[in-house]
Amino acid sequence: MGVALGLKKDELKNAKEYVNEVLALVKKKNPGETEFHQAVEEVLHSLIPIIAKHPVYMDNGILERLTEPERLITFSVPWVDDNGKTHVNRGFRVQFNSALGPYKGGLRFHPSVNASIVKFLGFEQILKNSLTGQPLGAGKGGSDFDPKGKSDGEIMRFTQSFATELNKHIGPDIDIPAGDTGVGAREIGFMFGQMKRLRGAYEAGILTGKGLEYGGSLVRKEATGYGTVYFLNEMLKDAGLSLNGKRVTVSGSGNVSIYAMEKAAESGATIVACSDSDGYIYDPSGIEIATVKRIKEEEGKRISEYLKTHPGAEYHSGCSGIWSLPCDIALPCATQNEIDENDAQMLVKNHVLAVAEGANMPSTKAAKDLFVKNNVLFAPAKAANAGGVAVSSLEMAQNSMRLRWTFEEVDQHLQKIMKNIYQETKKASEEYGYPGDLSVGANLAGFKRVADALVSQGVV
Ligand code: NDP
Ligand code: 2IT
Repeated sequence: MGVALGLKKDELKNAKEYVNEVLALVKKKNPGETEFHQAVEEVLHSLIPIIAKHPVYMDNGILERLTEPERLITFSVPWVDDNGKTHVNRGFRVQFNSALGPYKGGLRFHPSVNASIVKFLGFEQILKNSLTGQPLGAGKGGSDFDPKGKSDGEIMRFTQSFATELNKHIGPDIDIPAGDTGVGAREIGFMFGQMKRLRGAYEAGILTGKGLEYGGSLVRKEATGYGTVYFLNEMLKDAGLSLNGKRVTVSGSGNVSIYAMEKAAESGATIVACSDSDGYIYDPSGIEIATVKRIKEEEGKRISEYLKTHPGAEYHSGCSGIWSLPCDIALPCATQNEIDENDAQMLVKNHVLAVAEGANMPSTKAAKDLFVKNNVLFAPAKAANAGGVAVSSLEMAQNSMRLRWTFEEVDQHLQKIMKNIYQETKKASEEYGYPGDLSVGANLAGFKRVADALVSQGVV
């Protein structure tokens, strides 16, 4: 470490000490928040060479400022079910960092949502949004509400109650939420309707991921999955490879997974498996994406339904078995820590060529290290899945200008942004002495822009 930069031993030692001090502080101030600790630890360790090279970051307390959310809002979300029974869920919004623009990031509705999950997601979002090159700060939010098995009426009442409180804290130049797990166009629509009533104004720029009829952008729905594959294509091309003829395994069957499958198939790959939280389907001759779309997007049913129209496919219960299937490329697009060291070992044993993360932090640190050690091409989440938030930024731009771009125009912007993220990430990994490690490259490239903005803006 540091050889490429000509750093002196004591410069590196000071930087390491600083990183360890801040890590200890984060753990002390946020006890038991394991996902948040995991995300911070992974990022901070990789920043040692840049901290050593630029003492101004240490002098300005940049790591302390980057790891402490500017604001964490917690609120109760009372709602009434179809039987007249009252429930109370917990709502969150973390407004993590505003160095580069208004807070921006998604909302997640899932029973596992807690302060640790929203903080890890919000922290990752800082560097991801920076990598897009767009004027975006970072935030994240959601609730421990479980949308599974709820009627449309229950979803609407819960979402309106959530929006009533969240509305106090957002605005087109303050904080612009969007979707994430469990929050799609339907929930964004309910939130927009409620907030419009409360605000007494039609402010299109308060949310992104809106319906196309009322201010949404073409390509936003497809953006994260498409963007992940655009990034993957760049990475493969650089290694003299392509998706053509490759077997691809994709976890999940939600928004990110579906459009990653669609674009990978368009690039000539065969999608051999996908999953939901109950189990996975496997068909080495290729999964039919139109059927997955119908089951998940239109009918909201389980992935096991796939076998009704494709009896030749296999269904297996449990999710993690998906990584034991032979494949050339793995796209984890479901949730955090879904690939552990054992799963990574199975993928390596099956000679996986590349892993591109569509979900946020889907690989544990040990899994990631194993991929890098075994020369598996690895596209880290904060770079590879940045297409979603990048197109959210393009939605905001269109809302401000009160005009709409065509599908092709937005898609061109997205492709350019993903190519640029790949180049910046690769360049930073080489400049700081980690060639081939895009994870470190993404952290360094994302960090530099935010850190420089924080230095320029000073502290009161
Ligand atoms: P969706 O709710 O549309 O889909 C999530 C999918 O993952 C579903 O198939 C779901 O199965 C499955 N899943 C969720 N939790 C688990 C679990 N614990 N174990 C196994 N499978 C699970 O969410 P998205 O596609 O929007 O998000 C997926 C990931 O991508 C998340 O990590 C999110 O943070 C990230 N992401 C999303 C972006 C976006 O724009 N939407 C942008 C960038 C990243 P089931 O149906 O059974 O719940
Ligand atoms: O994790 C993410 O980048 C998202 N859920 C998308 C955020 C956004 O504001 O579009």
